[in-house]
Amino acid sequence: AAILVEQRPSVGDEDLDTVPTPLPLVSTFHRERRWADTSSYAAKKKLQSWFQLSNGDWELGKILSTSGTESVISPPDGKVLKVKTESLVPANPDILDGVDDLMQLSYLNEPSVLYNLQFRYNRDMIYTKAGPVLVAINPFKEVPLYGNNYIEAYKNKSMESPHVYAITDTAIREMIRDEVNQSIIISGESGAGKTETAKIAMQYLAALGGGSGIEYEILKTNPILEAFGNAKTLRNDNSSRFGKLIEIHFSETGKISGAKIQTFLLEKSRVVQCMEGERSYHIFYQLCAGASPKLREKISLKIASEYKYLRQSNCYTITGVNDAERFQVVTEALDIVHVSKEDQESVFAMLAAVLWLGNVSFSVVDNENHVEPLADEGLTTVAKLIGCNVGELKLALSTRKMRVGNDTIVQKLSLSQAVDTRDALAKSIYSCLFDWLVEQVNKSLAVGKRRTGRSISILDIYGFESFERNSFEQFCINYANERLQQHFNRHLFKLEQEVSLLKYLTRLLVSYLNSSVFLLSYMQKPLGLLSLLDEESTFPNGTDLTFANKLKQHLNSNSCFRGERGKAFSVSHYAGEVTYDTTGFLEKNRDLLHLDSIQLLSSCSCHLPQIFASNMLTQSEKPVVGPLYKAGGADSQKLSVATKFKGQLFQLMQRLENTTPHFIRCIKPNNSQSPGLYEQGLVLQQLRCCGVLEVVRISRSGFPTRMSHQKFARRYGFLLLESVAYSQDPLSISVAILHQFDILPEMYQVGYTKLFFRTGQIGVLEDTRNHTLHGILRVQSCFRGHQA
Ligand code: AD9
Ligand code: MG
Repeated sequence: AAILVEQRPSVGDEDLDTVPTPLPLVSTFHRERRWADTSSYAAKKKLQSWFQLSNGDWELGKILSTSGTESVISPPDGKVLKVKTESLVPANPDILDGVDDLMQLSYLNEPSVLYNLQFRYNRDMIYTKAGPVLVAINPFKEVPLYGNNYIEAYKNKSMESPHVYAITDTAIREMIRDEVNQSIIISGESGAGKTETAKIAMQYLAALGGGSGIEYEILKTNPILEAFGNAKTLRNDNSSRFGKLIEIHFSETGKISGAKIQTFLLEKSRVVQCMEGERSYHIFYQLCAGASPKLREKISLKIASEYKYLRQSNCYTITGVNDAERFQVVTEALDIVHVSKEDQESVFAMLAAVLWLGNVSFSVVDNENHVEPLADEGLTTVAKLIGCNVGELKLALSTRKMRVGNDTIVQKLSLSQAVDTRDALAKSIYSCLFDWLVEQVNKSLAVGKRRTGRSISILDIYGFESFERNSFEQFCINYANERLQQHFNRHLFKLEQEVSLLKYLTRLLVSYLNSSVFLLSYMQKPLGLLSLLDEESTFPNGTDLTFANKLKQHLNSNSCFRGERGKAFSVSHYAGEVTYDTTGFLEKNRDLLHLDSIQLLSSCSCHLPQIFASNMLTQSEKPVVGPLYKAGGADSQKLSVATKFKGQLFQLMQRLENTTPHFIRCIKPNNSQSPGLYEQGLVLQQLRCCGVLEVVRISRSGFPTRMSHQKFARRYGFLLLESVAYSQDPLSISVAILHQFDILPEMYQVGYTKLFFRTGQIGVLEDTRNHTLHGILRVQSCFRGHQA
């Protein structure tokens, strides 16, 4: 039974104003990778052991001899090497190769874990349990693990190897059994496989809870949201640029009754700007490649390379992806979620308007360097598509109305101001379109009025990112990941309390507090990262540089923060240190759309007003936690992006707290998106930072190794001195073996069908077995020699 010792303070709550003293960062797992008694281990000749190559990778070898601090070891290639005895790490006996739960390893050290995962990965077994957590290693190729036959097999339990299906099945069962809402929380770096994993889980839910037809609609939301919210980045050809929580509701009979999607902070800057080799949102390329001639004419569409917004990153296609075909898939999906053909056409017209906006260029019109847009194809097409006259659009892009006291003055814009205004308009149109689509999808999936049943939520957010150059977007994305890691840690705490192991508790407390120190450096008021950002954003004279300087002034004593040269700063995240360049931070955080643009959009004659009505014009959103943000000198009053995001995440965490979580950790085995390539160092770094190994330690602090009596008796029965053993049942043989080898009673438990062992015990028995087998072989060969 679970013993809950005490409730932990909930870090990340809004009122946490005290900072715990930073504790020295201890890396919890690899510290103790070396067995305390390595020398006695190494002294055992012929044992397999891990040793480290100069490139950091681990290799297996046989210990030939040990003298003092040095050992001689022989890797499989037949060479003989001298290594430091203390650097040897015990390897597991062969029978534990590729166990499907890391908990079953006798020696739980980094090389053994890496090897076990790799052993499975090489055989396309990409899923492995780490205690309660499912580890999924991205295969970067199709693996034959999915589809109806597999779903059936997991449903009727004829298949039990670790799988997303299995964990989803557990979630369904626990939802029904405990009457508690469940969540499947998927995390991992960018490109690790979160979105694919989420889809696989949805597939299983749809298959088991289907029947009403709504499950089909739910699955069709994926191609839609991916088209509008995913893009090719340097890390992932299909990178999610928004966070997503999909809550799938079940009726009392266990059938899906509806679903609700919540999205988080779409990276809208991508619409107007993206890095060399990356792409803007898929939908733009899909539209340009796949629109019918009739549609093209109607919305004045050209090919992708005609548009500056798409041209700037010099990348139009993705290997293996046919954008035109994808476009058909998306329009069919839109049909299925009941977006009418007419609305679809408006959406496409707005996408075209965004693209054409990028082509609007400016020329200087007076000797004060004020500019006006050129009245060319770009400007006229935008005006036509959004349904306003060219004059209005021109004015909105080249002037800004300001209120000074009771007067309104009109300010002319410089080139950079005008470009910013144009880009802000494009970004707003796109993000409103995105929100509008999500709203339509939700209407279509709406849960009936009688919401009596329970739900399973699947969380798939953008993964931790660290690029050469990191901006506001990475800052927000990594902050979200930090919160999620915190949630994971808190869950671990509960787990730990259940096994009530104090020694682990202390260590975990340290890593937990370290992560709180980090979060507090973000959240603390008034001098946390976010508050300082908001504060600086409200100052009319605030710049990215003044913001960077403030950070350095106030946060330099924080162990997670480091000021860098110029406008940069670094943060030690749980997943590694990231250096952020503050260029553009304030503007992106303010995210202003000037009144002129708002007025323009609300008065135009296309379908836009309907799309914008629910979003843009209600900028005074429902007050989320946090201070109301007043933009300096601007016309609209709204929350800053960071504050809004923080509020959303806070609510998300609260929601997740009320569910039973199931964690899936996706791992990226290489940085080149290639199949079959398993880079130990990269995998290890991901395992270390996300706490998976701690979970294993905690979970197996009881009796991790399990073996059925049959298997145990078959394997070790021959070691029994009395031949009488063979006439007995497996359970009696098991017990006889345990007695004969004087295994201490506290080291095992006997169950009806299985034996349970503490760590390392199976290793001891395996050693004996191997020695005995060698002995027998030697005797046999002697005997044969003698006969000859
Ligand atoms: V990001 O944080 O959104 O940038 P994700 O979501 O973690 O990232 P994603 O699911 O998009 O990564 O996976 C990246 C690519 O890996 C996919 O496009 C597939 O090509 C590949 N992948 C991932 N999981 C699987 C799988 N189970 N089977 C086959 C996979 N391919
Ligand atoms: Mg993704």
